[in-house]
Amino acid sequence: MISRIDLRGSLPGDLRSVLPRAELDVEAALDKVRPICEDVRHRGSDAVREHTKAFDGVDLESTRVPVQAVHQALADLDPAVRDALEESIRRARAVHRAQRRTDVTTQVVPGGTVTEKWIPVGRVGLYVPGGRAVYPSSVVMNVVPAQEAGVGSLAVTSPAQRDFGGLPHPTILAACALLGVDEVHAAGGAQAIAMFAYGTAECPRADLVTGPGNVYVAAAKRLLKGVIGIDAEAGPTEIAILADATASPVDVAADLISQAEHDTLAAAVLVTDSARLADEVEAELKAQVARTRHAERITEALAGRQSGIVLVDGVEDGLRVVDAYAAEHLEIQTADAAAVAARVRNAGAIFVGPHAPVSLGDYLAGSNHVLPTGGCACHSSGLSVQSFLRGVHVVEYDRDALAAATGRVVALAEAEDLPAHGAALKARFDWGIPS
Ligand code: HSO
Ligand code: ZN
Repeated sequence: MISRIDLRGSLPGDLRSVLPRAELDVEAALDKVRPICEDVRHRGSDAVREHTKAFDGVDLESTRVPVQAVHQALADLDPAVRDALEESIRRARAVHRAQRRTDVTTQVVPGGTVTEKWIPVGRVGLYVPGGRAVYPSSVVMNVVPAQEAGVGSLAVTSPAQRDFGGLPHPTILAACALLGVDEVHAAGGAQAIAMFAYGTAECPRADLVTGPGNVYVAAAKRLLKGVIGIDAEAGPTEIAILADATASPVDVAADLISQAEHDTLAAAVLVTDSARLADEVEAELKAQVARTRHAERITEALAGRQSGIVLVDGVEDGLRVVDAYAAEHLEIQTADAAAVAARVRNAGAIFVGPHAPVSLGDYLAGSNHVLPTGGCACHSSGLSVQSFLRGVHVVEYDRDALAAATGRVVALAEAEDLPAHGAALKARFDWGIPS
């Protein structure tokens, strides 16, 4: 059911090439989304609504969801789900509030300072998937950091659902209401990203769009990046577990299955130095998958080339493997897990020891679950307050400090054959502008 990759003996130099990973063909989707984005650019709301009719089978009068419907969804929400969402928001807020940045002023020379000023993005569009993936938890993970960053204008969009009178899924609306977001649009796919990028009569343009989506959403983000800021092109979810003989095969299998549940392309990777654990996890996978609701989807994800059990000679080699893989989520289930986790360099989020499963992070740990996928964890971070801020340098020099800098600026400007750069300083001191 799940393939094995035996790296015992010696690790190959190019580890990435032997590790399992799905390839998401965003390029192929570009040709499909290009005309949709162009249409929205030129025809605005009419185009968004027509594409919504074509793709979602819903004929909308407006993409804008009436505020009253957003509030009604909260009134109708199951109290247990409401309680869980409220606690999720509370914990996420605590963590993200601590990420706020304070402006820092550095005195570079007497009379010369540079202040790094953190300014929130003015307007953000948050994409929340619909269809099979209805994730109110993702509303929390996108909205909370944006709010804590101080973003002034927030709009959420999520695909129109035929089964819910053309509105986005009610739990999505309820989550928006709990978070105090009342601008919600019923639009999905590439047309929703274009709506934020270009703006329409019903939805003013946004400066930044965040949130995961399918391959068409990723393609639209790639296409419109620059017109609008983007967070990342989220790919299928991934879990890697670094485990030794001390790990519980029941827990390891359950955690692998938990993320495989998302998607047939989801990746579940176990890295272990224990052949016995590998055998036991494999047996557990078979037993547990048979008992779970989405067995078919999970079986396909586990059997896919993106998933596997990687055998290594010890935790040391295991660390090299998980660093090369750079998982979206990494669990450490080894002896002295905290010490092992402290040595990890590449992962979107690290879950330490037996009591921190990825599912806790998905919903309630307080950490963010919008994380870099596809190996991007080696250069990128998950969503945070920082994602919604811009650091702007504010430069203040007095006359003496500028005078003292002039000789060096002129020297560098001459070295770059840009004399007018130097002249801009010299002019201030009556040193004249060369003819
Ligand atoms: N594991 C997903 C997030 C999620 N899980 C939402 C459940 N709902 C990507 O981090
Ligand atoms: Zn999940």
